[in-house]
Amino acid sequence: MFTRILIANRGEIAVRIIRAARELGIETVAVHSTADATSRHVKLADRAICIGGPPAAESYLNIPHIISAAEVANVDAIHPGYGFLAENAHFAEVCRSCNIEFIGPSVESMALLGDKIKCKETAAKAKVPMFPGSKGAVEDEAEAVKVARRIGYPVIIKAAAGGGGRGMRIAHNDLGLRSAIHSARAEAEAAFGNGSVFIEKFLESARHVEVQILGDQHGNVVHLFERDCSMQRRHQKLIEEAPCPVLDEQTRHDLCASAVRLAKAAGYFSAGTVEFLLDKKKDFYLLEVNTRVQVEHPVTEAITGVDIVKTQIRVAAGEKLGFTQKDIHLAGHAMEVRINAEDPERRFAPCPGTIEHFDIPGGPGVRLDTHCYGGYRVPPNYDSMIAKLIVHQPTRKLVIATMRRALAEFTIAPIKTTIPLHQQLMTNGDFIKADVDIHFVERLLAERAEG
Ligand code: MV4
Repeated sequence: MFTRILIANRGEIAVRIIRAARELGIETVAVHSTADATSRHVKLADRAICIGGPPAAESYLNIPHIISAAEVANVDAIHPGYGFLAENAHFAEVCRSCNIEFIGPSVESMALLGDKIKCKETAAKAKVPMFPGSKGAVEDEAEAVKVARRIGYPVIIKAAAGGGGRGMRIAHNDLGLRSAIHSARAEAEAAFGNGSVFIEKFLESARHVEVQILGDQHGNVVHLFERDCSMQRRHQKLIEEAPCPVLDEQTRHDLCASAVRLAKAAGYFSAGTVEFLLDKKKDFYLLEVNTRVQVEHPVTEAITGVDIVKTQIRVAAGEKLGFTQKDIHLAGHAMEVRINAEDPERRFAPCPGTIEHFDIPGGPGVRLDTHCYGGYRVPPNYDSMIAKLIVHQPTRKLVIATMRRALAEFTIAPIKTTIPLHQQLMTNGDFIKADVDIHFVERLLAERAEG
């Protein structure tokens, strides 16, 4: 096992990783920007090293600075958390060349699954259900039009190197498709240095359901069931829950088995997530694979009792999973709400500043993951998520009751947060019935704005 690890991240996930390492008896080294000197991950770690200025490019994204800190502190491994360098195969390769273990999958499976065209080629071999679409990249307008006429409009154009909704276009006819191909390619080339694009049939309404997988370096892969992340706005998730409230046992089995087949075909180890869209007919289609620990991992920890971050660390050190699929049981229901320093009344404008009052909820079934405290100043330089409130109860109905109670206990002042929005959602009839799709929140906000 590792003696000492470096956490190449900030915020609540840095705190989460430090807690896992400490319980495993591993020393922790935090890195931070000058804007984060007072953050909780800096205080909780055994050692903290300032790696640069407030812009992420100078600190949390700066590979030479992070590797220097790792060398100075003599760590065995680096945990990248989520965001920043977590899905950067080049960073994982630099770690490997410096003899520092990257706490994540292999460089090869990151590169394979990070390219959505290569990911789909692997998924096809593993018989994972996919949208009808182009076989690989589309080279020109003529080929795009041919594919679209075959599968039928509407179609969606996606960048091979994209993800999380970046570089996507929807086309409803030949004319729109011809221009969408060019703008999608230009955007992808500028954003990712890879202009490859592909086409899929566009599904108008669906739920976002994703399967948590865990693998070790000995070929063992298990799933930890699924999460429903349909409650999102502009590709930012607001609420996640596990299990998906509308899945029947057969569909759940097929979905989770598909995710495990893809992970095995990709030689995957560590924690990963296979994303799908699920339609009303209970058909599901692969979207993409996230090769990192996700923000919403606690809901899966709640319903399975598996510590995903500790498992990532143990697996990176070469240990076997130590459990099989038969040992994983789904218990109860869990939900997470993301609390952001944003004003939902002002189109979610970021609201950085000092938190004077931070009165936190607790009690049965409540978990709070945060790096904040009374007197903490939220810097303006990073993602605005300041806390995750997670509730676990025997049923979804009880989860919602506990979530309402916990949200009412939570005071964050004077900065604006998304707590009032979550309080409204927890009383929304359609949400309570789980009658939502990926456009539900945006539709609701648009209706509210109209009047
Ligand atoms: C789609 C789709 C409909 N049809 N693909 C958006 C993010 C990226 N992961 C894939 N995305 C989508 N792909 C086909 N063939 C709709 C979306 C989509 C979406 C997916 C998940 C969660 C929220 C979303 C919001 C808008 C569009």
